[in-house]
Amino acid sequence: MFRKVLIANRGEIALRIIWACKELGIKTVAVHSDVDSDSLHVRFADENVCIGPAPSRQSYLNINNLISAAEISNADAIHPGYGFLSESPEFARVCEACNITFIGPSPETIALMGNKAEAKLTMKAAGVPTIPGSDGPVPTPDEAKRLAADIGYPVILKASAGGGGKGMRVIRSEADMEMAFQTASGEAAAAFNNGDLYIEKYLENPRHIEIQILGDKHGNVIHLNERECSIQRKHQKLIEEAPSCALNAMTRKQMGEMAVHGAKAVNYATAGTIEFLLEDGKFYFMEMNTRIQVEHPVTENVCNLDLVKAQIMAAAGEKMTWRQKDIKIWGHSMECRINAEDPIRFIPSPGRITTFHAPGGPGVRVDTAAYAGYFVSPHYDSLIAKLIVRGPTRADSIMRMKRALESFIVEGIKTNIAMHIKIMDDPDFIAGNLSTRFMERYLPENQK
Ligand code: MV4
Repeated sequence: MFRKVLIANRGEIALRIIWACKELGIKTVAVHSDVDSDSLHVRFADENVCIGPAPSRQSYLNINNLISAAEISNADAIHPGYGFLSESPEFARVCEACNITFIGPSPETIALMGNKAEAKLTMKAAGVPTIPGSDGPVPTPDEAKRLAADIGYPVILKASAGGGGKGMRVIRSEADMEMAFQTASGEAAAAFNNGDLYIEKYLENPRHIEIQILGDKHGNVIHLNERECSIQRKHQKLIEEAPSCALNAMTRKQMGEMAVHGAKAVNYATAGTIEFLLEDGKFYFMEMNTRIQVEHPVTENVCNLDLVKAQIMAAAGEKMTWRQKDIKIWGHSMECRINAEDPIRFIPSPGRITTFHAPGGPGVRVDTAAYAGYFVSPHYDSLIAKLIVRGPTRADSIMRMKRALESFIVEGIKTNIAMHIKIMDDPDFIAGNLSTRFMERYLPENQK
């Protein structure tokens, strides 16, 4: 097992990783930017190192500074958390070269899954269902038109190097292809330094369902069932739950088996997630995330295990003690992401938190690094807390979530707590009628 782990992150996930290390008897090193010296991850880690000024590029994304911090503190592993450098093949490669274990997959696997067109090809070759479309990037608008005629409109163009919606265009007729191709490719080139696009059939009203995977360095891979993540806005998830009410036992088993199959095809040996779109009972591979995700706690709740500890143990080379048959689903769990944002315009609302009271009581977990007096910096993500509940049934989770939201007090900044309360009262939400388009009704009139 590792002696000392450096956490290359901040906020609630840095704390979450510190809790896991403490339970494993591992010493921790926090890193922080100039404006984060009063942060809780700095306070609770055994050691801390300042890695630069506030802008992420100069601190949390600065590979040289992070490696220097690991070397001066003698850390034998780095946990990247999510975001920042968690899916950087370059960072994983430098860690490897410096004899520091990167807690995540190999640089090769990160790079392969980071290219969405190649990831899809790899999964298709392994026999995982994929959405009908091109095999890899499409070179020209004319070729895209030929393929689209075969697939049938509407189609969607996606950036090979993308993910998360950038460089994506839905095309409803051939007349729109030329223009859409140019703008999407230009957007992708500007954002990712790679203008490659691939094409597939556009699904009008799918659900986003993802399977949690866990592998070790001894060839074992299991799945921890699904998370329903359809409640999103601008490709930012807002509410996640496990299990999904859209899956029956058979589909759940098939998705899990396909996810394990895909993960084994790339010799996956850590925690990861395979994202699927589900429509009309059929599921299709969309992307693979090679990191621990924001919403991992709902899986921890229903599967009754500690994913971050499992991820660290796997990275240290330990053999997994669970077999697939040991994984059961207990009850239901739901997470609301509490963001520092304007409730109407959905734009970040940084500033100082004057009052902070987090809810508790039976079945409530709050993952947060915020406190009264904490300054929400405009330099970083606006997520200030994850409110996670569990209960015997989905109805119990909703009831408990509402109760918890109503006793969550955050003053001094704007938050989306009131929006979450509204969603808990939404008849479609209560009935489980979810899709990736659910949040459209909550947009201001001029953005619909
Ligand atoms: C799609 C799709 C419909 N059909 N692909 C959005 C982010 C990117 N990772 C892929 N995305 C989508 N791909 C096909 N063929 C709809 C979306 C999509 C979406 C997916 C998951 C969650 C929220 C979404 C919101 C809008 C669009």
